[in-house]
Amino acid sequence: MNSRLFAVAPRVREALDHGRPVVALESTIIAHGMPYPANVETALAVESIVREHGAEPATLGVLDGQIIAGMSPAEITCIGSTPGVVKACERDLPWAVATRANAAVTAGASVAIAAACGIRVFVTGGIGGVGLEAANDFDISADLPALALHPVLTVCAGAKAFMDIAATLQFLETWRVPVATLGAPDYPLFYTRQSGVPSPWNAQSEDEVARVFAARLALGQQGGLLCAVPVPAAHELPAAVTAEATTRAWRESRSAGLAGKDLTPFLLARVAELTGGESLAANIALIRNNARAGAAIAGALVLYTRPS
Ligand code: PSU
Ligand code: MN
Repeated sequence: MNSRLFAVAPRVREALDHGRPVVALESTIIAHGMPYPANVETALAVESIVREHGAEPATLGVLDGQIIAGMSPAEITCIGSTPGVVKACERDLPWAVATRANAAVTAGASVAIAAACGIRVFVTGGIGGVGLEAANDFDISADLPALALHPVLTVCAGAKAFMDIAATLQFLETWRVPVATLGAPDYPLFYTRQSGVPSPWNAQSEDEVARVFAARLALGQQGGLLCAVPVPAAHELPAAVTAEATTRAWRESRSAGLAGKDLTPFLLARVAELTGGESLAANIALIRNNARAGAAIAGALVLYTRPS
């Protein structure tokens, strides 16, 4: 690995070299998904939860054109408090590197970076998906093909609630990405536990998810696995609240003519306003819960992928 391009923090390098579990974390949720200071507080809390559950956290981002795997608290604070940080998806990484930019990385870019660093598990809040009008505007998040290409297991609470969930699952089926929901029959709806769309596969435990991904790797199949974990019941938004807020925010985004990578940050912020902050509380609760699940999966995965 080119150390001018990639800086893997020594604590992360050591964990990887000793076969200890590592969990990658993204930074677009910090820079563009939540307001300051809740974003930085949440990012640091998520790292602590990963540690408490036996894994080493590696928050990913780009600083001065160098791809960092394992940002320090000061670096996380910088990404989370500096206005104008770029949102980099996978195709933006060469640009961020060549122009020495500071950039937050999306879920898809994180999966690509994790794969390059040898990290097997990635945790986020919600992934991108197939947009509601994709049949006309082709808005399909670059997160989805990234899941199909890179050998990394992603833990999330569903695709964001303003996506077409059935179409997102169909896209992942076509791109032969295994999709599991942990402990529930429905694929979750990010802020809300049930989307009304059945999950392709249900897993009973983190251990089972790790075993299935280990089998995928052992079979020599290319690409990752998507594990959805429903938001904890105590923090979920009622389905009607999610539906009303996301529908209204979506209509406003149409009137404002928003498209491309600006759309998701707008919708997340607008839904938070429309729900009086309830969606932000749900977002924080679900990523904390995902961190716990991801660390457990990473712990099991190192056992199932240990060379014999
Ligand atoms: N989920 C959140 N907050 C976020 C995102 C997801 O709770 O900020 C980010 C992730 O980084 C994801 C990106 O990769 O939104 C998807 O953006 P788009 O829909 O433009 O592909
Ligand atoms: Mn999009």
